[in-house]
Amino acid sequence: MIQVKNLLNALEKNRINFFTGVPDSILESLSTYLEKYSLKKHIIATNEGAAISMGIGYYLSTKKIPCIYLQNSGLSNAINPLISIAGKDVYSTPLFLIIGWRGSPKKPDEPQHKAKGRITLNLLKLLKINYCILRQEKDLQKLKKIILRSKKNKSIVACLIEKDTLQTLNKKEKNKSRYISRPEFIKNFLSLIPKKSKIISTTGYTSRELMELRKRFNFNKGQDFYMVGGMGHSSSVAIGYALNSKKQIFCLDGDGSVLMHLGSLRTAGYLKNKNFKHIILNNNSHESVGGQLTNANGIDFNKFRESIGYRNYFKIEKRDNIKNMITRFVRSKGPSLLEVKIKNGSLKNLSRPKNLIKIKEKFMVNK
Ligand SMILES: Cc1ncc(C[n+]2csc(CCOP(=O)(O)OP(=O)(O)O)c2C)c(N)n1
Repeated sequence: MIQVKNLLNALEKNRINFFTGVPDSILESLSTYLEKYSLKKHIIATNEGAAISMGIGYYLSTKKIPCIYLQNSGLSNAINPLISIAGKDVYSTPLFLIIGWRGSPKKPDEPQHKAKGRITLNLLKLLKINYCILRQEKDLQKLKKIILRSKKNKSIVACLIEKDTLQTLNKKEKNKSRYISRPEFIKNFLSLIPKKSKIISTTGYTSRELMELRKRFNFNKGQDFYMVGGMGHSSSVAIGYALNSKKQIFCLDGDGSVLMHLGSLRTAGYLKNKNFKHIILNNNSHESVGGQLTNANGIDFNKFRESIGYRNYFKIEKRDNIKNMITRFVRSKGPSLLEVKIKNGSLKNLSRPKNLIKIKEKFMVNK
């Protein structure tokens, strides 16, 4: 086990003081520590490419190496600026990456992490990114060599961290929010939608709770497609589907997820599909990976949807108007946006979608 404090001290010794990244469950205690307990400069980015790019900007203005943290699935978002801006053949920019290694061959993991986990080291080799693996405190000594190399060669280097390596933080706080919970919304939603609807749900707790609640309470209206990976792309999948379907298409999104690829919403806005209905479950945080802030609370989603061409906007902030708002939203002419303010806290003993091919095939019947 490695304590976050010791990891940060080791980086400090190597003059790394600036942090940006996208939260990940393996690195939960790192981003939470930086957000809550550390005075270091720390910015949560909306996607991994943006994090790399902020790091590049930081280097250009300070000549110092930034630390960028990300889950290995987000390496794919990061690769464009890594290769096309920071790479050796372009601007040769020193960057230090901390990568949460989901699906590492040594640790059993979910289907969506297996392939990426298997190829992560090869990807880094292909990208000519020097790396080390941190498994215990004494591995922190490897950082000096690798960071020196980054400085000297003006190159990108990385360290990888597997599941259950970083010590967790004791951070249970009482949730005093007045908003409804995600499961409360989902239950109402599943009882009020038309029988033949299609639901495309985002990465993390949303998909897991949708599946679990169906099972526990026998909800049988609508069919689900769980976006277990591809965070930020559930609305695009829903848009693509809505084009060729007469059914009502509901995208069940998160605020972190919607911000990751916000530009996609404009596509829904100009396509103007009447059957496209978008729900943002807004808890202002990345709850599924530790509750780090997304800053979505600073967005006026009504003004935003209007400017990008969604026809309607509904908002749920209180328990009293859930049913009424859902009914009006379902009946409205899309594209429509329903913003649901929710509090953090999810169901216990959540299972995970397993037989993904079956789920896909079932979803594809009766389009
Ligand atoms: C490309 C990518 N980066 C990071 C992650 C890790 N991740 C999984 S769920 C999640 C948080 C999603 O936040 P939000 O959409 O607000 O939903 P919530 O967890 O609050 O329900 C993150 C960051 C990921 N799966 N994929």
